Amino acid sequence: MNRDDFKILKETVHGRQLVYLDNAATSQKPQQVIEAIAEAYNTWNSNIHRGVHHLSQIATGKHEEARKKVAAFIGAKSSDEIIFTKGTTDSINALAFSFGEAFIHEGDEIIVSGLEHHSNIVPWQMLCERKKAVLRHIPLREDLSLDMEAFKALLSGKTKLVSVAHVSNVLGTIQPIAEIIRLAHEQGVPVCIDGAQSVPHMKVDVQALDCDFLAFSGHKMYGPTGIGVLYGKKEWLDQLPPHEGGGEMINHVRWSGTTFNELPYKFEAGTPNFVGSYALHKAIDYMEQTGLEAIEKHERELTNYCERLLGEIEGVTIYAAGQPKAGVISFNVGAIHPFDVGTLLDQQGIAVRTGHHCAEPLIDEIGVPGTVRVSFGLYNDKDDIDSFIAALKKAIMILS
Ligand code: C6P
Repeated sequence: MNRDDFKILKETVHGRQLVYLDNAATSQKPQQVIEAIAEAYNTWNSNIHRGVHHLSQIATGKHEEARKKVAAFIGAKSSDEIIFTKGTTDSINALAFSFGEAFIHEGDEIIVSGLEHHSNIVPWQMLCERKKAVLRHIPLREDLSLDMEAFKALLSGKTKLVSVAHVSNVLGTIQPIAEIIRLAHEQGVPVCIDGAQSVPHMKVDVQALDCDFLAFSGHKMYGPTGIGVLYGKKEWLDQLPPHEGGGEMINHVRWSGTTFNELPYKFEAGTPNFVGSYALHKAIDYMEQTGLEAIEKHERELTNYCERLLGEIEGVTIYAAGQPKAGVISFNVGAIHPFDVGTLLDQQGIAVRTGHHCAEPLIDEIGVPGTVRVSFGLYNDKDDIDSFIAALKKAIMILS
């Protein structure tokens, strides 16, 4: 893992060496990605799918190559199944609107889980309100794992879609999505996976999983902000109407009406973020050069190491302790408010996230005002964790 590719890691914060442990919020970008963005604007910037001129052809080619790269990266059957969006939130909102228009009627049910990020709750709530449908959620067991027996009981003839996070952004726990997909498919129900916290950390293969939709964000996987992906099986996407109008999503526009373009363009209204897709392509190259298995192994070792050291500190409660995690750990120290811990860590150069992590129903379920969350990326190492643990001990001493 080459830390030198990430110049920001050499920065100091409050006069202290930065230790960046907030990767679940957004990852840092390697030089290769930053340079790709500069290269795009310096040498071939031009709107895509519109011009016959040289630069436009280059830009169009780069965007479509990126689509092929993403398709191969997640094991999609075809690049037509890859829709570029602004990020996970945008992907889920697009799906909720479009799927809702086509398939959701009064009394229908959609199932999410009790540990979702707001981005995988609110779009479905909005849809349910619009269509007088019902949003159900898989309850959690005491150890904060999904109650799969309850999930089986929730699935019924009324269920039209299941949408669950692969990895919890609060707990780091990996959900049994293969089992969820199998059970839902037995009832003929499609499944959307929120891959925001899994795709950056492990190999996710949509055909092996047989998920129907997958949403993820470029900025959490070493790519830029403003680019994300909605994968959908072609047989589903073909049946869905566009969620936005204008730009390349049309076939013909007449005063009498508009016909829509084919996949994937039907879902990409307006000028696409072609510089973002190019930079995402470079980010995937970077992850593949490092190796997905190597990233997963490295982050697992860091997580285990950190959880062990945290567990040795008196008064620390780790949530979902001992369960396999993908690079994320949430904890609290006695009754000390997580903001206070986060602030004292920040003063020592350690960047962590505190609060509800945009997953209020889960935080309510745990029954705390929030948590302190550390999350790892491929460039973190044991020294980062040692610095964090030393800073945490100091913070606890001050706050106790
Ligand atoms: N979670 C975190 O600090 P966007 O913002 O669209 O790129 O991703 C939304 C999102 C959806 N699902 C999950 C599981 C997520 O973790 C996130 C983003 C960040 O936990 C920012 S709130």
